[in-house]
Amino acid sequence: MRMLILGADGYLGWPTAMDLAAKGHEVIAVDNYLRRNIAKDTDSLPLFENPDLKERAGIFKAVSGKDIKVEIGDLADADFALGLFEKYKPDAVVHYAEQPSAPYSMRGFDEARMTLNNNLNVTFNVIWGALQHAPECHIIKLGTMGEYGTPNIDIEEGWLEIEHKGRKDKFLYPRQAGSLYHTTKVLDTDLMWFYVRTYGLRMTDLMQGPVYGLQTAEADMDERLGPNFHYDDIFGTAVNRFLVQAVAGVPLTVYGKGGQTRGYLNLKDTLQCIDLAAKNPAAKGELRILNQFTEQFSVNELAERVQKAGNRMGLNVQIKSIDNPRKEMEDHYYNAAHSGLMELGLKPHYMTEDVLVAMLERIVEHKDAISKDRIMPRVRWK
Ligand code: USQ
Repeated sequence: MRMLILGADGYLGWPTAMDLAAKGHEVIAVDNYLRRNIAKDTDSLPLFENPDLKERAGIFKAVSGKDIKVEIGDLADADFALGLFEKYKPDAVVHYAEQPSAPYSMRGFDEARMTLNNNLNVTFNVIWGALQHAPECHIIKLGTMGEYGTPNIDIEEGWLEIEHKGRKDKFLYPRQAGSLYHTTKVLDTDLMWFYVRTYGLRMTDLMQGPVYGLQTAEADMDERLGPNFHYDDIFGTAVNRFLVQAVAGVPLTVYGKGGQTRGYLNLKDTLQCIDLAAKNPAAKGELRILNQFTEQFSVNELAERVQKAGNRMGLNVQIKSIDNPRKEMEDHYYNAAHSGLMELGLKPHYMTEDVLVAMLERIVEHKDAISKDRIMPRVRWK
């Protein structure tokens, strides 16, 4: 297939581009370095240096013999985005091209407006690119489990059948996100559903939980091909942050009571999920929604897992609850369906102690580069 990977410089985008190229697809990697620029502006640089997309594509070609074409440009710009669809007429598009940080989206007016404009405009342009130049193409879009929030009922996969005053209908599952970033994903889903049901496009919306991991078959070929790894309060997820804190000798920063529960998955499984979605495309006029995670933990459980792995390495890891900078439920019911991808053939890689130890070992090699100033939360919701 000819595939556009949008947001290909990101934590998920680059490993996805390599994985699909290794599988023999024609891959065009697209990015405008938005995350790199925000990371520079907010002192949120990653722990390891990552070469830019063109350099990475060159290194990948040297070690694998496979090509990845690179296009640098802003997908929120309609001329650039629609031009790409016209030029390549893709069979499939993997759309990761969004401002992905919840804390950044809550930092202030400028950051909120940029997140809203960027994320919605990119999705809108991708939809119109497909409508005008590749109406058969399968759009695989990264949503987030955070679209659902933490309701006091079971979370279904995208849709909910409702019986009201004796009549029944099926609707998008009610969504109530906990940050403006997560809300842009809710709005994306609504846009996609409108265009799918009106114009018969084919789309898959993957509701993904937080992803962790540094290893993939291709990343393991050369350290410079590894995914980016942030540990600050803006781009670092709880998993990355806890692992770096364990190595830096800082008590793990559990926000509030630590009962916040999320569905997690290994980076290797994100790659499998994208491959499975691409091999089994949504039908014309279908918005298929799949919940993408393999196991769920509370923040406290996560901290305890990192503590155990760290202690195995002799790190003496402490855990300390700090005032929660976010507005979220810290103690709640959480039971989310996630059978769709398993039925398509997903074989999970779980968060074992060995997986955490392998990540800790890599971080230990870069211990001197850890900046402790990036650890405490700088953005508050209230
Ligand atoms: N948390 C802590 N301590 C920390 C950092 C975070 O307790 O030092 C807590 C947060 O308050 C939250 C939970 O851990 O309750 C998860 O936070 P996170 O920063 O790991 O993840 P989140 O902000 O939800 O965002 C990440 C990705 C985002 C993706 C989302 C999936 O950055 O792009 O959409 O995970 S999900 O969480 O399912 O919405």
